[in-house]
Amino acid sequence: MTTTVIVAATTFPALAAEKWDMPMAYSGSNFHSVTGAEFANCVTTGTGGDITISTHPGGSLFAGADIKRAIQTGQVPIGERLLSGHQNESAIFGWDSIPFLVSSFDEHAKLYEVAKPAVEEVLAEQNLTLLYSVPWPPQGLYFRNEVKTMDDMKGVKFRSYNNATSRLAELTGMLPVTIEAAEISQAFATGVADSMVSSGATGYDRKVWESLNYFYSVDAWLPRNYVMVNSEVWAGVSEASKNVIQACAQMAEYAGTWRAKEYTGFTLAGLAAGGMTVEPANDALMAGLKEVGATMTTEWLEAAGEAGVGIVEAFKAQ
Ligand code: PCA
Repeated sequence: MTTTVIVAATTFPALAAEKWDMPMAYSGSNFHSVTGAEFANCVTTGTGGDITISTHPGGSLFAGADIKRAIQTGQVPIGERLLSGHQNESAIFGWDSIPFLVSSFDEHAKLYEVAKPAVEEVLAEQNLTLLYSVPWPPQGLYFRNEVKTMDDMKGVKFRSYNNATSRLAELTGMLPVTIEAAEISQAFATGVADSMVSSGATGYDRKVWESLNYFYSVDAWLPRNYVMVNSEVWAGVSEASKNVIQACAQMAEYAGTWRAKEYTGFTLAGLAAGGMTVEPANDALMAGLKEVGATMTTEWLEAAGEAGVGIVEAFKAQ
């Protein structure tokens, strides 16, 4: 075995070979991370080792909030990030967190189709090239205690992951604190937070039933993760390798989206098996949340301006 490796190394000197570290924010078992690992293998194999990608899930190389900057500045060539976490840089990144505009994967896919060019334009200005993007399952509300009315939310400590989630908390009288998914089990266990809005997938991955007791499906929105490469690095990649990477990216987007759909029911069942009450929000709660959602939508359209209005109008015109 050792002899084979030495012979191979002598025959094909690894002069052009590059090693790409790929930071990812979510746990290794999460479907985004599993998809990313497959993508990395696909590129490594497909380029014959010219480009070897190693994923680093769970925020182990960079915390979620730092991944985008790390790619932009070339600290790493590639990485994955929940772009709506950067709405403060560009409101356009928040297109996927507009409350109650879409509630299913199919509607969300249509919205993504019209939003994608505007997102890619902002990314290009930031030295970033999009390779693929995968949605999270629909977002629901988690609580430690039962919530029947909007008033029950007042004063509750709420874990947020982007501007939209923080705003949702403010408008419902909750107290938002931003915490990475990798840290939430501890935050709930220690009482730093008692609620959040997220997918069944994240609650399942982080075993939140150990602390929280209620999940209300409200299908508020479906945010996306994006795998992006530094544009200068990308410009230096050979045509042959670019073709391989793009093909692997397409497969990853397909496989990741498929997994997100499969994982939706599976993880909600997992939360229930863990002891949580998993049910739709009641009508009163839903009506209150929709009012909050309308306010957030107006605010987002104002912040995102013409490009944002264009996305929503193009979606509704479909
Ligand atoms: N999980 C991620 C983002 C959206 C989701 O479903 C999180 O809670 O951080």
